[in-house]
Parts: sequence; structure tokens; C-alpha cells
Amino acid sequence: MSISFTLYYAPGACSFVTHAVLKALGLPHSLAPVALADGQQRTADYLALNPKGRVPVLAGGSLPAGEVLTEAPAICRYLCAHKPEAGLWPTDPLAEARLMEWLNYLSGHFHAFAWALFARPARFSPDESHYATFREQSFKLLDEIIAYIEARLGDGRAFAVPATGPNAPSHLTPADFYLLIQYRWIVARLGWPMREKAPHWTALVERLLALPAVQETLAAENLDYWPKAA
Ligand SMILES: N[C@@H](CCC(=O)N[C@@H](CS)C(=O)NCC(=O)O)C(=O)O
Repeated sequence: MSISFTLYYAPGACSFVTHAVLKALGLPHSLAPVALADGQQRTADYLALNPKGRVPVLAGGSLPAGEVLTEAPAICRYLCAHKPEAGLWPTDPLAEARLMEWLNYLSGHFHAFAWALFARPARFSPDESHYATFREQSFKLLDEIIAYIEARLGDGRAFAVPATGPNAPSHLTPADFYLLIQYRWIVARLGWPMREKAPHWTALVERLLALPAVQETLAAENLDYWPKAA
């Protein structure tokens, strides 16, 4: 692959997952920051690129001229197909299904539902008098999600996708990058004591932070993993 992709991203957002995949695979790319706090995602120029008004967006590279790809799990799948030998996307059918199980849960139930209920309450109701209840319910859901993740990671697996047979050991996949950045959201936005609440998830985070591709992604996004306020 000699033609460079362009990734539209925001530091620390879910686009981090796709950015880390680009870095882990060593695929040529450039970064186009999108100022979410300033509403750049709702400008006419950005909506022409992605009518959903969100990051990430993948453009360029091997994509057909004029086409872009959205939705972090889909972008991960597409990028991983460029370097199957890296093993970031499992080929064993059960391991692949386990990866999709994680990606659906983390991008759907965690991000679009439980997290948005607290972080984007206006998506659920225009009536602000509901927001305190949403926040309370969001925190209950997040506690359930943490318990689920802890139970899965607590069985001794090295990464999110477990071993599914002797030829398919637990190994790094895009689901781990999701778990890395979503853990940071909880620490940065909610200040929850995740070392105590989620020791297995914390151990995974620490293993991932030791990976050069993760350090490169954090540096490129100018992000301190452990927020100062935490
Ligand atoms: N389902 C999309 C969700 C993308 C998404 O919600 N991205 C957030 C950043 S984490 C965003 O762009 N938010 C801007 C906004 O909601 O205005 C995906 O998985 O890529």
C-alpha cells in the first residue's frame, strides 16, 4: 500500500480505535483533526464528507475515488484486510465472531446507548428535567458493563478475544483498543476509581499501554493517557 489514507479523528474519541489500528498495521496515513467541541462535525463541509456528523471517517488510500468509510468497527475491518498477516483480525470463525461480539457491544451498548445517555442526553429527550434520571440510569448501566467486562477479562485471557482453540490463542484485536479508550473515558469524565472497580480491565490497559503502536497513537493525538484530574 503506497497511497496514504486520511483519518478524520478527534483526540481521545472513538476514532482512537481506528487510529491505533492504522498504527499497529503500519499503514501510511495522515490525520485530519475535527474540532468536535467547536461543532466542526456539524458544518456543511464536514456533513458533505460524512452526513452522520461524527468521527471517525476514513478517506483516500485504497478506497474508490470519492468514497469514504464510516463506523469504527467497519473501518477496522477494512484496514485489517490490508495486512492479514499481522493477525489483528482473527480468521478462526469463532474468534472472529467473538471480536464482532465485542465490537457490537462496545460501539453499540456501551458507546451509543449507556455512555450517550449521560454524555448526550439531548439525543434521548429535549426535556432537560429528564437528564438527572438519565445520568443515574447511565451510571447503573456503566456499572453493569464494567462487571461484564471484568468477568470476561478475569478468566486469564491475555486480550479481549479469548483463545478459541490451539490455533487461535487470545491475541490483540481492535476490541482491545476500544477497551483502552473507553476505560479512559470513564476515568477522565467520571473520575471513577477504576483500579479498584476493574482490576482485570486495568491490567489489560497497562499491557496495552506498553505497546509501541499505542504509545505512537497517544503521541500523535497529543494525549496523556492518565488524565491529570483523575
Ligand atoms: N457509531 C459511530 C459513532 C461515532 C461517534 O459517535 N463519534 C463521536 C466521537 S466518539 C462523535 O463524532 N461525536 C460528535 C457528535 O456527536 O457531535 C462509530 O462507531 O463510528
